[in-house]
Amino acid sequence: MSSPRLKVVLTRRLPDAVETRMRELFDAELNLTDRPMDRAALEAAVQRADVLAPTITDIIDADLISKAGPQLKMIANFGAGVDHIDVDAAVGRGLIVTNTPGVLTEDTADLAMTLILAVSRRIVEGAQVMQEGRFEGWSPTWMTGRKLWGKRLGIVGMGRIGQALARRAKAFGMQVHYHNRKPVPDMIAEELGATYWDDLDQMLARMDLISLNTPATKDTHHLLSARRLALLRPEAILVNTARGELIDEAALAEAVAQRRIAGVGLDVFEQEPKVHPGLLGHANVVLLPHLGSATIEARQDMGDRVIANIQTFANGHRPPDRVIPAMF
Ligand code: 8YV
Repeated sequence: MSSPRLKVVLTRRLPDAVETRMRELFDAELNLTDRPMDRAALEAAVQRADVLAPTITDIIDADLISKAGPQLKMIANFGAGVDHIDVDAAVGRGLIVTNTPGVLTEDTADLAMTLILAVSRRIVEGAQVMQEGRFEGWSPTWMTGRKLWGKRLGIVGMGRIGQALARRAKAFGMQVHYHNRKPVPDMIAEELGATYWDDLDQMLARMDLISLNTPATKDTHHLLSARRLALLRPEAILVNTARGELIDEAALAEAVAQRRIAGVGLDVFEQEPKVHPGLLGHANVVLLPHLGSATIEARQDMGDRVIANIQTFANGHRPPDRVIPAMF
């Protein structure tokens, strides 16, 4: 007799093809309304699911995990970042946690580059001028931004996305610098012409642009604190496509108000979907609604990775994208 199909609870709507395949393979429970589950709904979900497939909008903390029924075996996250999941608590309870690395690398690097370009070349301001019919003709001194070619970009976190951004930056004629727990292998450093800084403070104080590409962990919370933001050069541009928690948003708003930073591009926020009010209404601050992996292809690939992880587990094998606590 074949064993019953795994009950997989999806907390949000996923691409149609992903949901359909999930229904073919598992006893998949879809969330057709796409309304994020509140706490009570999540508690009920972990009491009936064999596998929970959450997203960044679900807080899977130790308390929620302690309320899971004995049938829960796996948390198969739709997304690369797992800072919304207490991985220690989950693994401590014997659950398998997986994520979807790799498939959103290029898209997130594209978005970081988009923000770098948008802030440097005043793209949003320019587009607004056109939309509002305020273009009065070309002028030699009007709407001048900053050149990228020859500028120094400091990448904080040289993992997959950091390296993908470095490749783009190199193609734009920028000098790549980076801070990471350890240097990348020589071959990669040579390919990227990248300069390593073991001391983040030293790097921050010297760069024309800074991009954050490191996961949110207890060690990286407010990595860009008020003290570190004060190290930036007044001509510097700061871009964040990783996690809002990496920056002390109130301190950043103050730096913007005091014109201690030339420009800011943010795709992620400390209290999403809220944005610190001090960051709104500035021409030199470009804000996007967490679009890093928002391409049709990446979201499909993310869903396929979730399915592959669950299916591998269902077949009695070790899922390819297992998250182990020491990883983050
Ligand atoms: C995802 C992300 O869209 O994968 C990540 O870590 O930040 C996003 O781009 C989101 O996490 C989906 O859960």
